[in-house]
Amino acid sequence: MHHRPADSSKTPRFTGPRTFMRLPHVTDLDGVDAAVCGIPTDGAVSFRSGARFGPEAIRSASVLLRPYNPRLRVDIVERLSMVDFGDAPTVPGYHLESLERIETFLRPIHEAGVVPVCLGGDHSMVLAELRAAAAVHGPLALVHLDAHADVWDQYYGVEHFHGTVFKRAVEEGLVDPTRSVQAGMRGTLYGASDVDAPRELGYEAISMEELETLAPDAYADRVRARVGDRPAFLSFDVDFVDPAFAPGTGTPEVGGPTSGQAMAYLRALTGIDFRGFDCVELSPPYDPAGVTAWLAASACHEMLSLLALRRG
Ligand SMILES: [Mn+2]
Repeated sequence: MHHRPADSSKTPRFTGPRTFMRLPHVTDLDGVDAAVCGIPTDGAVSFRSGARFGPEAIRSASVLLRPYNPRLRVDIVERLSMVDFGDAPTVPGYHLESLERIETFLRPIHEAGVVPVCLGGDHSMVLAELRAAAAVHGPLALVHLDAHADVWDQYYGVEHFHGTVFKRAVEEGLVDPTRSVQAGMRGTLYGASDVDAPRELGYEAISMEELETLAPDAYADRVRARVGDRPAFLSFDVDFVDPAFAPGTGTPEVGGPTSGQAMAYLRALTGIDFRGFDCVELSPPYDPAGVTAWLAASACHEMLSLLALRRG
């Protein structure tokens, strides 16, 4: 069955249950191309919390999304059978237990050949996403847009935190850093050694200082050259975007791209074999005008557009 959203020219967008893009809430994966999943967790953040409410805010903002992406010239509703798969069963206060339950929730999606688009949730959850994806697809090429590299070793003497996930992912063999590219890193650091930490793990790292000299196509060419034909995973932290455009997040860093520039970097990533996507770190309590939620919903539409082009 080809699942599609409710038609907003027939019933108003503010009616009906709040699912992503007004998609049906379906858990039968037969014939499905993409499954949007909420991961409501924020137990592993180092500063401002609230990302547990991210999925519902992205869903509410996403009802304004329309099927056609005029920049990529693709109708995602026609090309993809999409569902809102619901939320992963997280456990507040028990982060390691949450990771296990999120992985168990996501793994059947990969096994069915369906591509999950996960709505965060703080970035710690990506470890569960990558565990589920790598169990089926093998080590993934990571395409990571973020103000932070998230490769610190530990926080408060604890190894599982939202700022440590991409070091853990290398240690667990979930990503192939030699095929992976991080971009957008900026802001103050604990020390000079933090600058080289991604490269020491094997990642290619494009700082914001360097990224702002690259046109989106030049950035995407570098990513494609690095990723090749590997199964890939795209992780988009809303704090990649400047806090003037994305204030609703836990650890903002000034000096990032505008929301329009960020969409252009995302949109340029055509032709990559993405097996999973996420949009993380949206914290609605710090997003009073809802602008960060619009950004997050729009980012998800660009991701689905990349998938639609690839599958088409
Ligand atoms: Mn970040």
